[in-house]
Amino acid sequence: MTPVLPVIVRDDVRDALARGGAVVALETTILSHGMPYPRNLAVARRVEAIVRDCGAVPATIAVMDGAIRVGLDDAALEHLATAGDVMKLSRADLPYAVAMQRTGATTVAATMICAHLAGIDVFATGGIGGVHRGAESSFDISADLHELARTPVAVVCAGAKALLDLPKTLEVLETLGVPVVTYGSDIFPAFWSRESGLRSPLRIDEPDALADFIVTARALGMTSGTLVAQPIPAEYEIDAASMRMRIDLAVSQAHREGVTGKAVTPWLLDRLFRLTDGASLDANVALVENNARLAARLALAIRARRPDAGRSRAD
Ligand code: PSU
Ligand code: MN
Repeated sequence: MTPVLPVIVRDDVRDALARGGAVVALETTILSHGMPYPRNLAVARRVEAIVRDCGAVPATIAVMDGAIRVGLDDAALEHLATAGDVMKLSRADLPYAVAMQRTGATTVAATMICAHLAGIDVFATGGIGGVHRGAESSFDISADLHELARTPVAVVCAGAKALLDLPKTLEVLETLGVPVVTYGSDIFPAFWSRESGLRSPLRIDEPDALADFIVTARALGMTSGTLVAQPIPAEYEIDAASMRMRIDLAVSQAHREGVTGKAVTPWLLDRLFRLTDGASLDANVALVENNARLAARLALAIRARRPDAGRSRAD
């Protein structure tokens, strides 16, 4: 017997999808494992408000007591931001959390899966997971990269953190055939810093052109996602050189303490937050907000390209 999949789509998200409106998916690992309380909760609420202000509907995604929720209420956001026992769910963990009726926050990979299930094709976040430094011996490569290769969702991010091995991350994305488009720059961004020093494989400067790209990829029958990297706003940038020492310190501490598996990314983020006296958090917040804005504009532009755009359902 096939169980009915418990996917609960919030009313406003369902309505928007039914009438061909713009919807932006948002992840929750950033909330439960990526930022400290109470800032995490404020950011989750604010990012939803930004998407709405831009004319799109936000759909923050998580698994709550085994139900895949697409669009959360405020009590759920608060629980994810404060409870200590929230799981971090990537692709492999998603069926476990649903079948065992657990509560978990979704990573980029799991959020893409749930967004696609619900019919959402644009997703905003901060940074994606990637190839970790030392991956040649640890084999630590985020499932986010493989998800981008197989699930047709556009992920708007600020690149990947320089605590990862960025050249190897771009190599893996190229190997997997994932389009990597930097918005408004020739250089791939490095999260807190506008430039990683690495050339972006592709560059696009307008949301309309981004939408053309995504619609074309779909018409070609491509079933992969698209990585859209937007550099952090210049006024919030932290200079790459000043981050490097702290990153090196955090990474070597993680190795010494034997941190492995899905604990690595949250551990490093928390360590860097403390090593920068919280300064890294302001930048993190600014870039997430900026990505939510671009994702909303992109979702609107994609919707405008639907064959039935401009007509109401009653036509
Ligand atoms: N990078 C960040 N902040 C984050 C994450 C990544 O700068 O919060 C989270 C995202 O949810 C991402 C996940 O999908 O960590 C990747 O974890 P892993 O490397 O274990 O796949
Ligand atoms: Mn990993």
